[in-house]
Amino acid sequence: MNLSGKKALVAGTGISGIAAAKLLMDDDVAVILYDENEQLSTEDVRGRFGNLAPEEMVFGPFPNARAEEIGLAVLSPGIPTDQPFVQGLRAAGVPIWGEIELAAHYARGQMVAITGTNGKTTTTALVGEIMRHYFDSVFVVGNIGVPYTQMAPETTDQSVTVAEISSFQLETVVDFHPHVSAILNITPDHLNRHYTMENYANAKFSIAKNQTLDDVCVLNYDNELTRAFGERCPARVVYFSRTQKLERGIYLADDNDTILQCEAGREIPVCQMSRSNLLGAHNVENVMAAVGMALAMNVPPDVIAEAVSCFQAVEHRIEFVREIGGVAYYNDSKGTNTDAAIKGIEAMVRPTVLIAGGYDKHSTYDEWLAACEGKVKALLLIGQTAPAIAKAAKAYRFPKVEILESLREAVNQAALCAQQGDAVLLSPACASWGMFKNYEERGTLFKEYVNGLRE
Ligand code: UMA
Repeated sequence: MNLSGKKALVAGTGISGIAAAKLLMDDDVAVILYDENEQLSTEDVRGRFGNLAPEEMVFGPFPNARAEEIGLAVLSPGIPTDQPFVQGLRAAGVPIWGEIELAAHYARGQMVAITGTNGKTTTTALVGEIMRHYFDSVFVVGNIGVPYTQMAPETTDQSVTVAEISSFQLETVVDFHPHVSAILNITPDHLNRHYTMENYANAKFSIAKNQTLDDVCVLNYDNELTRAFGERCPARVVYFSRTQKLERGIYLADDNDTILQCEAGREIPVCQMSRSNLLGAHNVENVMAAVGMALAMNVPPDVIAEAVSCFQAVEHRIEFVREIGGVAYYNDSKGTNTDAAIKGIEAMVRPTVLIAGGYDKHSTYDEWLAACEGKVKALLLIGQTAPAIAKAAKAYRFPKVEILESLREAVNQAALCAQQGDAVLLSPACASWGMFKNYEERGTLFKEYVNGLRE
């Protein structure tokens, strides 16, 4: 489809919507930027664009009558595809794309796409690391936090793009066609959005729907749903298994350490978990999946082994710690400045109790507090900057702002404030000095206190 000269509706003004709107406007597509949140200020949203702003912005309910003038709708991942305005557009024959479909329309080179309920981010980052060891032009995008639409214009025929793709993003793919795909596992998640496991699994399976036998799909043999999907997957399937030897595929050797590829009855050792910084059984699966994808991209085993041993797990960066009584705890101690902390709060999809504050770097807090407003139900402050942040927070609507003496007290208070379905996030927006040696110590103590909370 040639989009130039058309009018597109871009729905959502988060990082996905802004990047999609910019990509379209750069191609001379007139953009109506839409968000259902009527509290948004046109001025603030316009400020996120340079000189080239969208033709129009609509906040609040979308008037269905306007569907006639729209040639394409691009939905942000967080927007359910059964929203009434989406149904109205569909009924009027408007093609509905997501950011992945839109970016793929403009991107060049090869695509490695990864989905699954758990392990997506680590596996995507690891595959990115392996690709960087072998290819010159590598992009890591998607649900990991960098919209694919933002990087697509920079790709060339020589590029390899590694994308973490959520079930939300897969709901709106049409022609998206990865050269290599992977489904790491499928277990119940996001059922409020997809309603049934069948719908959720089908969204995940659609990562491979346009693949052919010239492409590869890496699947988890130990997960019932992904193993069964292998029987009807249109791509050439490469299974991995942590629990058993396969006739063809990736598995663990008898030493419980070496990851092997078995092809035509021949076992080829690829890498060893003992040489990797990744811990835990789930990470063995993540590495096996990454090995399967890298081999499918013709990366030699010794290059894969080297990259796997260099790769650092992403600790203290929006790191999931534990769920207690339906409350998810996240450690983002590496959010040592307001920019990093904005990314931390943007990643939260639940009402959040935020623990912040620390050493005074004379930052201004407004942009960060504005990003927290609406999502943060309680702001618990510690450290030198606590009074200054509490003062600045008065200009925003936070239901609760409280200053605590220590991180331990803040964790205990957070546990009292949070209800089932909430998140508790340590994302301080400040350095750790004064109270801790460094952000690692702060994050480690946070995890210790959280792990000490009673069920
Ligand atoms: N909005 C509406 N109507 C709705 C829902 C939302 O108008 O029904 C508006 C909101 O008012 C807001 C905007 O949409 O202004 C937010 O859009 P969004 O929720 O899609 O968030 P983005 O900031 O654009 O980030 C999205 C992904 N968010 C979600 O899937 C919820 C990010 O994944 C992703 O990194 C980013 O695009 C770039 O691709 C985050 C995530 O939580 C990390 N993903 C889920 C997960 O990992 O579990 C799937």
